Amino acid sequence: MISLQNQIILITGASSGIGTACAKVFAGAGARLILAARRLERLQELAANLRGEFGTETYLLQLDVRDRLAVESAISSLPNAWSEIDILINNAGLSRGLDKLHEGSFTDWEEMIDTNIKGLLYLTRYVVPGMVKRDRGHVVNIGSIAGHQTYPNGNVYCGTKAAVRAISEGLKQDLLGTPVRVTSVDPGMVETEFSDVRFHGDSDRAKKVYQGVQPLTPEDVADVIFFCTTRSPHVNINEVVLMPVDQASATLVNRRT
Ligand code: NDP
Ligand code: 8X3
Repeated sequence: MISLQNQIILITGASSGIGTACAKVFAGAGARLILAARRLERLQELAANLRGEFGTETYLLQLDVRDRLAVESAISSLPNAWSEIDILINNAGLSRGLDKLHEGSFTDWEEMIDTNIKGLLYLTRYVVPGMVKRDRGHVVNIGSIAGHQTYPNGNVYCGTKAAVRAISEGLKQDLLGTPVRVTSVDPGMVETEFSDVRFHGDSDRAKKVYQGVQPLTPEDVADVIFFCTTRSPHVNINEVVLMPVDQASATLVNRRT
């Protein structure tokens, strides 16, 4: 296992769910964290907690990953002490709606495509050249079971996660000959704010998604990401699919009630 002490880790979507859990697990390992999201107050609160608990140094980026120029400016204006990113965790993402494709909302589609695909690409494009130059680095993309199996009404969200899977594979191929690693971590059901966001704040509907099931926790996913990033430098874990014991596929879920 390699040490992450003082390594610089950029986590997008650090204000909630899997991103916040990653911040905690990497802080516990002595890493220095660049935390990015739109909700700055959430990042400030997280940073204060990490400083209190682990003495973690953080650098906060209030960033909308859909805004290419903002991503470019955020990365190019990092202070020297923060500019040599060792690990990029492309986690920011969302689903919007659960509608038949022919009845879907253009706004929902664009938000998912712009965040899950284009945002991930922008971060990758601006961060990876530095990794190549320094001969070190690791990109972890958060995909989904939805990138492996399309489910009814999941159409565009599933399409974005299938794109993440293809992009991870392509990046791995394009980085062949460099020591930079690429991993796609693809979870099934994880209880976070994901379903609240999908259903535009309808929390009763969101809660039903997890009813009678023991879903993954964000910490379960962070644990797997931590494992992938701490293997010996010659080992690349390409893809991990993880799901709750109560889930067998994107649509096959064992509900106890
Ligand atoms: P949450 O809704 O809890 O967290 C999503 C995070 O993404 C938030 O921190 C949010 O921050 C950030 N985000 C969303 N849009 C943007 C944006 N435009 N710019 C910057 N940050 C953004 O959900 P999860 O933790 O579950 O989701 C994390 C990732 O995991 C996503 O890519 C999701 O698709 C994936 N995933 C989730 C699963 C699940 O069942 N929960 C299963 C499989 C994959 P803010 O709003 O502050 O900007
Ligand atoms: C999130 C999991 O099954 O709701 O990617 O698409 S699912």
